[in-house]
Amino acid sequence: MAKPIYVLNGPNLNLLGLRQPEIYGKETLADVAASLSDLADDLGLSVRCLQSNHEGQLIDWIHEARTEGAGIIINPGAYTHTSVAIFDALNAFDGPVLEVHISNIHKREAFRHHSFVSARAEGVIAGFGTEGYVLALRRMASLLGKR
Ligand code: CA2
Repeated sequence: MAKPIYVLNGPNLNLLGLRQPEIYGKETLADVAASLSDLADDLGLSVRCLQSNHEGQLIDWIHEARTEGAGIIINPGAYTHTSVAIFDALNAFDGPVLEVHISNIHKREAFRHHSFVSARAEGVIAGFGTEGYVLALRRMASLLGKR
């Protein structure tokens, strides 16, 4: 069985579709996971979609992906802008990493303009709404030679 793509979402993203639809849209995280699972089937991939509000849990999943995952798509939420620990964990992962932000972080407050994760990511998608996850999965398929 081929290794899955880990799709990791950070703090507060469990509220997707339930609050602030003007910024983050109307789709829930469960909707996103279902779309990614369907697309993964089409691309001959599989996904493991996970969300946590805890930095250490996200790091533990990145470590798990070192042996169990083919690639990582990550929206670290606010940890994007603060977490050297997530950056270090991603640097210990050998496969491709793609960073996704639902909103355009560069159009928002200055403290959102810097990402610790971007220096490790093969690519960054920001401001495409939840469609960004779908685009990232397509790109992941290309990077893994599936398309
Ligand atoms: O645009 C993104 O995807 C962010 O990673 C989302 C983070 C934010 O801190 C980053 O700067 C950009 C916040 C996630 C909060 O998610 C919510 C979703 C619905 C309702 C409330 C919060």
